[in-house]
Amino acid sequence: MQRLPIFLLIVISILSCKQKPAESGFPFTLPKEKPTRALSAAMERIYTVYESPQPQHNELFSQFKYTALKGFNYNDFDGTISRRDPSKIIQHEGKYYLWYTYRNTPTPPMGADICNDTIPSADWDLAEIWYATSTDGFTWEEQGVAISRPERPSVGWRSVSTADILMWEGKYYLYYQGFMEASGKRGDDCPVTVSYADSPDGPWTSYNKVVIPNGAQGEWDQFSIHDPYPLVHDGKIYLYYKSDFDGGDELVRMQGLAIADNPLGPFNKHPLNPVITSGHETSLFPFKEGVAALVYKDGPEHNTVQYAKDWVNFEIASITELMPYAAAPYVLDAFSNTKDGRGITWGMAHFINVNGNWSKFCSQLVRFDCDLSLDLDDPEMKGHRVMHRPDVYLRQGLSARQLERIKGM
Ligand code: AAL
Repeated sequence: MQRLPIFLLIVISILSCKQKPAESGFPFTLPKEKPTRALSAAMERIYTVYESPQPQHNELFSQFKYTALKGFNYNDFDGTISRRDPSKIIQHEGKYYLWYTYRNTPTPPMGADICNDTIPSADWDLAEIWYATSTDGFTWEEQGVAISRPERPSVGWRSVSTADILMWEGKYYLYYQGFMEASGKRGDDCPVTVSYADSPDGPWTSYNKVVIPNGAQGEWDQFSIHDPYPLVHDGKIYLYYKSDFDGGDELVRMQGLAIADNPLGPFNKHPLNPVITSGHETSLFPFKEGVAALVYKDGPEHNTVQYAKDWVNFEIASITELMPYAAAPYVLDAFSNTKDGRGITWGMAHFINVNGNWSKFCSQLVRFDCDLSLDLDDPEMKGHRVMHRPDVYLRQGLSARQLERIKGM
């Protein structure tokens, strides 16, 4: 092969080592769509994980605003009366309906070792399911007991708590925790049972059997089935629930799913359970073709709104803060078997240990508002951060032990 002239070799080597033009830096104007350039993992995420690179344009991001309710007496929060763990809200004949755990005992909760037939072990021990109605969601009229405790040994003889509502083929179903021993004896152990009625005002007929059973021995949900939360999807009842497991001070709280064709079961637990790895009480709502979840309090993914297009495999849709505990939204399309869930704008929640005094432990219901709705655009709900006043930070002070540790350094 004839050797190339030396000058030609020099030209070729200069051209071949000529760097590609360095790409310019990331643009000043944040691209609305994912740019074709190489991206860091974090930049990749804002275009692939979240609906929008900016929270204010993410339909599943919202702040939460709170309003005290009128119409409920708490004996000056002395611990003898508690209302907590509200149900989803429904509307019937122009009124909103709400069910909740109601405890009215001569003393505040005193723990599993001291409790007896009148002294509660926990805030939700020796409780009943009561209900209230409202025309505006701010002022409520307490109607009284919906589900009282049955006689021993029926399911829930010790306590009935943490109810949620299903409307199905013109009838009403209340699913709730049925305690067969005081909470805290071993753990917060209970199954779920159900009562049904032709009217949201009752009378309620008890199924008087376990409808969502505890898991088999050694399974994650063997001891507790908490926070039953039914929705209708694909012509079936999708009931989400929580279980506490792993135990001790390493307690893990995750969410499972059980599906049935009939409100009285049998409910089949999803083989991929647990389906949400964080959260505490279960709060979800149909959104577009999928389901969204408010995930707060516990776990590695707390303070997130999550979304599952298939109602099973949840992804983080947004990160937020000051989320409503035991959130129980008004979900217009909870039971309509929708494929176009519109989202939520308000609901009920609870504040636990209202007066911060563990010897007078009681909880109170509260209203929350948000913009997690395709039919609302409230910029005041879409700020990137909640502006906390200094006292909120200063109230999270160092403990005496921490101060000692730091001073000893
Ligand atoms: C609540 C719920 C369940 C638990 C207890 C009462 O926040 O998770 O109902 O059993 O706490």
